[in-house]
Amino acid sequence: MTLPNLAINPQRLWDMLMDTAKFGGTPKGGIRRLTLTEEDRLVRDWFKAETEKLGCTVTVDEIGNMFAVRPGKRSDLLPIAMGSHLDTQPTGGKFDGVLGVLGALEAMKTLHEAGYETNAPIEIVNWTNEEGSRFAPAMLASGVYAGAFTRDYAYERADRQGVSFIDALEGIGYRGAEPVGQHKFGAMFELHIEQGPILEDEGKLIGVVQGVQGMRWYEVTVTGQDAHTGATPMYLRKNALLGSARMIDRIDAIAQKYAPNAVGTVGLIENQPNSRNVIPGEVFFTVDLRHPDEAVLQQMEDEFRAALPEILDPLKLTFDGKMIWKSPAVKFAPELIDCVRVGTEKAGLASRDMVSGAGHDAAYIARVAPTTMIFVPCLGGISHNEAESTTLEECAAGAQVLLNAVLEYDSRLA
Ligand code: HGY
Ligand code: MN
Ligand code: MN
Repeated sequence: MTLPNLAINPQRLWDMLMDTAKFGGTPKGGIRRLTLTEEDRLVRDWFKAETEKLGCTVTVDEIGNMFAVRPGKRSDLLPIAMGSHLDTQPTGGKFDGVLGVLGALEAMKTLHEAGYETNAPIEIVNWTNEEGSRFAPAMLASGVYAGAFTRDYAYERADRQGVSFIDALEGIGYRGAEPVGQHKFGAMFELHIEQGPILEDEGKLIGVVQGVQGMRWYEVTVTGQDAHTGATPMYLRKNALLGSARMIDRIDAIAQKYAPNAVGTVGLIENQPNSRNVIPGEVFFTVDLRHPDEAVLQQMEDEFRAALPEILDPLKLTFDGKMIWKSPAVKFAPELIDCVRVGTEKAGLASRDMVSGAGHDAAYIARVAPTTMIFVPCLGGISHNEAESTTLEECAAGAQVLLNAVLEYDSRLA
């Protein structure tokens, strides 16, 4: 069956990316669109209206995941999904997650204006709280959908101001009626920027993603004693910030030891009472460890856990450390990867195989449906930064390969 040469509209995609960036747009040109905030509600409302214009039926599940389904010839076939996320980091860019949802919307607009009817229904999914920045862990709603977390575990997650997920979800009116996981689809393709420098470095426009590395998040509270910085001799201090600083350095050393594939980061730290003339008595910090090989990741965790008493006991500090998230390394579906290869060749683009360093909803969805990803470069590999940037050509290349891959998969279902 010869597939049609349906070409996406690069300018229309670029204009959507630029226009929707106003929902949470920052003076530096990034986006602050934390999940379940007013800005998130605005972009969700826009997405629902845009997909309904294409004849889609939009449903929302109990955790805010949005599903916009365009009918196909055969309602007996499960939809082919194209999904990603519209929430961003506090100092996020215009493309992380957003390109995946709007690239899918551009693909669907192309089908609609061509009057092309696919065999299977085609749908676009907006997954709630992929970033995990406001409500940890990351990929929370796709994780609930895939059975990695219960709905109520997610509902009870609180942000650092104590606001619960369920209160924020109801606050923006996106607690849908559909039980999480009830909405079924047959496969998912996720388009995303690479968020690293490899494609740009090699001059390739497409990453044929094979899977996602293993990721683990921990929370550590170090307790010492608030005391006067002037009147307390050095040998009598219980300085929680000093202990935390040494832990931060050790976590970096552990990742360096297992580099180049290992990464380790402390990204969030809260120092109490954070007063210039008080010895800090309590520090909270987060740890993010990642590696493609679970056995090495376990070794890194073991060394991190052993470091806590080794470093903190001599400083007369106590600590509470716990793992709050574990996303094992994931391999994507060979047949969908092959559709991406076919779609890339059809678009006449250079590509390379790669594993994702960043987490994505696709990592969880791969547990319940054949799933894969398509990467495009981003400038300097910079992401999770307001300076995150790509070009119209790179975005268009990704959306074209996404459309080609979905049509290739659809043709195989016939
Ligand atoms: O943490 C991650 O890798 C993703 O950006 N949420
Ligand atoms: Mn993302
Ligand atoms: Mn992200």
